[in-house]
Amino acid sequence: KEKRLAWWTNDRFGMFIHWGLYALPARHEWVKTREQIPDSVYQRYFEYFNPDLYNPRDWARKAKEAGMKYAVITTKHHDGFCLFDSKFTSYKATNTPIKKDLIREWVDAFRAEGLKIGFYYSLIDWHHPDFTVDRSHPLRPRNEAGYAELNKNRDMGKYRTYLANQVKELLTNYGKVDILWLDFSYPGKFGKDHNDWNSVELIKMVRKLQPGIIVNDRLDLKEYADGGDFVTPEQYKVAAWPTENGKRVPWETCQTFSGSWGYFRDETTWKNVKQLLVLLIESVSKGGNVLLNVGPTARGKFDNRADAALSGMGSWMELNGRA
Ligand code: FUL
Repeated sequence: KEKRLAWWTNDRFGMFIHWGLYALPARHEWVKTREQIPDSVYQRYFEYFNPDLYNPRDWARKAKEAGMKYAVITTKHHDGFCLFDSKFTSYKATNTPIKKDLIREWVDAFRAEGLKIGFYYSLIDWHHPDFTVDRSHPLRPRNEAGYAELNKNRDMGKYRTYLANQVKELLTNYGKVDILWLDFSYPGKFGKDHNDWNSVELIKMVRKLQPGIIVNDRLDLKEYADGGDFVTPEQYKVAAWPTENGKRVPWETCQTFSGSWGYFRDETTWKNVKQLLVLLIESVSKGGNVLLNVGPTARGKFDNRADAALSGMGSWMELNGRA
C-alpha cells in the first residue's frame, strides 16, 4: 500500500472537478433531489447540454500552474448522467448536443500536461430505474408507507451489475487510471451500505483491472482487509493527523471554493487565496493531501473566481512548492 501511494503522498495537491448536467441550473450538484425535480423536467438539462467552450487542455494548464499534480473528475455524479461513453446506458454525453465522450478528451489533455488522472464515480444513482428510492432520492415519498410502492419493481441487484459494468468500462477503456474515487459518503444515513454496491467483489475487480490504482475509502469496507488506500475528510480541516487503531493513516481532504461542488453561480461564500493556502499548508503539515474542487460552467469554462483563486495559489506555489 505504501508503495502504491508513494507518488500521491509526494504530490500532495490535486484538482477535483465536478461537472455534469447540474452545471446548467447552476445551483448545486444535488439540485435534482433538493428540489425533487422529476426526470421529465431534469431532462431539459440533458437536451441542452452543449459545452461549446470545453477545452480540457486549458483546464489542465490551469491545474498545473496552480501547482497541482493530479486531477479527479466526475465520470458520473449522483444524478446518473455519464460524461463518458458507456455501452450500458443512453444517459450519456455522447447523446447530448455535444455528442462527445468528454472523459476521453479530458484524459488525453491532463495526461499531456503530465498530470496523474483519477475517476470519481458515484455509487448513488438517481436516474437508474433499479436504484432503490431512499431518503436522498428525488422521488422520495411524503411518508414511510410510500417507499414500498415506489420500490416494488426496483431491483438493486440489477443496479449492482450496471455499476460493476461501468466501473469495468472506466478501468478498461482509458488506459492507466491512477485514482478511483468512489462516492457513497453516507453509510447508515440513507439505509444503504457495502452490500448495496457489492463492495468486496467490486474492489477485487478494481485491483485486478488496474493493479497500481489507488482507491479512496467510501466503499464502507472498514472491517475488511481492503478498506481502500486513504481516508477522505470532506470540507473540514482536520485537527490532527487522522488515525485508525492508533496508527496514522494516509488522508486527503476534499474541499470546495464556495460550498457546493457543482457550479453554483450565485454562491457568495468563496474562500480567499490566503484561506486556501492556509488550508493547503496546514493539511500538508499534518501529513495530508488537498483535493481542491472546481465546478466548471455548463459551457465548459472555469468561472473567473476559480481562475483567480487558482492563479493566486499558483504564484505562491511557484516560489514555495516542489517541482
Ligand atoms: C459528497 C457528495 O454527495 C457531494 O455531492 C460531492 O460529490 C462530495 C465530494 O461527496 O458526498
